[in-house]
Amino acid sequence: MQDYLTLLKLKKLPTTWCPGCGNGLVVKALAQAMHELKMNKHNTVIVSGIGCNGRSAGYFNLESIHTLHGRAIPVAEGIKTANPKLNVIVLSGDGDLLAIGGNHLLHASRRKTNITVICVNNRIYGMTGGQASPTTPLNAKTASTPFGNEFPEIDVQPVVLANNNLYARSTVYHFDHLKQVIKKALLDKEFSFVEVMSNCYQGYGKKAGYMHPYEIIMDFKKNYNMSRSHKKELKKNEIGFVKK
Ligand SMILES: Cc1ncc(C[n+]2csc(CCOP(=O)(O)OP(=O)(O)O)c2C)c(N)n1
Ligand code: SF4
Ligand SMILES: [Mg+2]
Repeated sequence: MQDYLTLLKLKKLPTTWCPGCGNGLVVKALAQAMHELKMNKHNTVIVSGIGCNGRSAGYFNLESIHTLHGRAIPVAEGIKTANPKLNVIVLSGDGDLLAIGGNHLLHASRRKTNITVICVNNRIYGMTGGQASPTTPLNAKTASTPFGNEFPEIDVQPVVLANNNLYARSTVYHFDHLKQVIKKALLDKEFSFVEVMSNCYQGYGKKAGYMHPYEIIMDFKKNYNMSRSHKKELKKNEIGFVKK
């Protein structure tokens, strides 16, 4: 039952993350998914960019690279090209993958490189003090938008689906579901993308009006519904996976 722990560097715990941060749940879900698929240090590499979530790669007991900000995807593509037998996983944040790294996402999706990208979407630049990211909701108050965010949040689903790749969405509240969609993505033979709605109370929740990290997680429970996989796309508040 606890065998997945061999995939983690337990000596590095506790993590550097704030109490109540969603990042640990994603690490646990990924480690369990990998363990169930027999992925380990002999056949799998994890690449991350910069950000709080970018620290995740270092907690895995396998080869990992903490790349420059925004450059996790091209590094992962390089590894996959050099050694196609490896399972290559990118694990990083919304700012890293969708802002500075957004162009790489577009082209990896177009090239259909066989890597899995797990984007931990806490709707904010957590590490640098809570500035608005491309996924910050419209009107949300953040350190860089004290009067409310004037731009709508990005929808990454169409970018992934436009190239007939697998897109999945889950939340840190729906832990078993999260693990299942990660497994689905890891088994996919083309480019796959998992968006995990996660919580950052320190950087996002406090200013956005939440009183406690738990409240953000309960919002995921309340607002996200399970979808059926035969749909052509997920609605805004649905969790599940789609591959056209
Ligand atoms: C080239 C460059 N620009 C800016 C930064 C500052 N920086 C570090 S992390 C980060 C944002 C991270 O946000 P996200 O990927 O959402 O991760 P989170 O901290 O929310 O997990 C930024 C802008 C940097 N390290 N390098
Ligand atoms: S600032 Fe946010 S994302 Fe970073 S460790 Fe703290 S809760 Fe997690
Ligand atoms: Mg973030």
